[in-house]
Amino acid sequence: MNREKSRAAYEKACRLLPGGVNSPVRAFQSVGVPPVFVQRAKGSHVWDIDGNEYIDYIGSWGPMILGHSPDFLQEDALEAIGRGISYGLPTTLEVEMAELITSAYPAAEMVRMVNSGTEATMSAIRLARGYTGRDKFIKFEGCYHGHSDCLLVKSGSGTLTYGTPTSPGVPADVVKHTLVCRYNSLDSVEEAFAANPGQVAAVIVEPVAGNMGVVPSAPGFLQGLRDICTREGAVLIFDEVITGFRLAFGGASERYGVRPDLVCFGKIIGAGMPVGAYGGRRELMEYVSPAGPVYQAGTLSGNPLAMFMGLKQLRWLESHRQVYGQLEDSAAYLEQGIRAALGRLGLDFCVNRAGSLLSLFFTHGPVKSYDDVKRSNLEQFGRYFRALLEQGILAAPAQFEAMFVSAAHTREELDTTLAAMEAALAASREG
Ligand code: KE4
Repeated sequence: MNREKSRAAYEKACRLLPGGVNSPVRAFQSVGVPPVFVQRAKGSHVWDIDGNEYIDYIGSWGPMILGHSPDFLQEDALEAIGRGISYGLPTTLEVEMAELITSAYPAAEMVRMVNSGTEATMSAIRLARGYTGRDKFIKFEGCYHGHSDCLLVKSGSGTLTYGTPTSPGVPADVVKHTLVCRYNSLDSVEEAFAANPGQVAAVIVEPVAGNMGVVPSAPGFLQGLRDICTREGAVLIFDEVITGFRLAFGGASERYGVRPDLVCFGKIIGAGMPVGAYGGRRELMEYVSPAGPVYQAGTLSGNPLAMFMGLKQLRWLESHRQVYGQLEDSAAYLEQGIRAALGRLGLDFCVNRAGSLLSLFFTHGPVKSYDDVKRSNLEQFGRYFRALLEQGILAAPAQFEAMFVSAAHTREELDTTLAAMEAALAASREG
């Protein structure tokens, strides 16, 4: 494929933007090829500025559960812009969004809109600390909750890809209250609580880890966290920025039947606009300013245009619940096809899936933790990614990310993808 225009654009971008991008994972640095610059996207397809067409499994890292720019999302959008883009004053759109989220997610009796997943998790941690009067909190190795200081400890996503799970620039004093446990290990959580009696404000967890590649929570893990937090008087926070409205309309909480005390959202609720949210039990949320003393604010929080677009997507999902069965079928079909290809090629690699999230790990299974994920052969992954890209398939440009299947991916496109994946896996074996 000729990607000369993307290459030239990237060269210029690198003189003006750190790493040529506004978010590290977009730089494709770990897969040894310059990134593609997008011209447009529609449905399950993306076109780059050189005119190359791709079947897209990045989907803006989660928001595009229905594919890019479905027609219904475009309706009345100009009219919405014509009513003004931001007021800095309340609108009924924010109340409608809060009503929809709280009706979809019983654990969220109240909700606060913010502008990103990072803001949502950062605020949830602050709220838990303010409410309990405790400073420490537990996160898990390989889980990524955005880039706020106290959470950039042994995190996943780009920090894992670029080898900075604990980022420079974060003072030791800031992260001394961040306790890190092993994902899927209740023993490690019990140990952390025993070593810090009465000091742990919260446990924050991705109910399905999507930022070390996809690592589903083991049976009983989430319920175990629920029981421990209840016993210890700690706040259980589900980071559903990826899984919210994706694993089910009610997210992982609905799928696994476990209710957190606080929940964080992003991605899908904004339909691609910059939106995040956190919510939870009323007695907790009424601690948030101006109802309570825990301060949190945002100029563009609940932005009317973002609410307009996010509400459209959520209302479509609400009235088309059968889409979740379709997503499950498509992703299961892809998973089975990949397993069959691995068998034909004699490759002992691991496929993890949860709903429409899946990852192919370049290591043997099972892959159930950060330590397992780190066995992956990143060189071979890079060869595989590049071979896929040449065949017009855009997978996540890093081993430690997820593939996002959308409702727009047709069975024919899945078959095209599977053929390309098999060829790319074969090509990846040659060093
Ligand atoms: P944002 O601040 O990027 O909106 O959300 C942070 C965040 C919080 N929690 C979870 C579970 C997340 O996955 C994320 C962000 N996800 C990454 C992809 N793994 C965003 C992609 C990027 O960093 O560019």
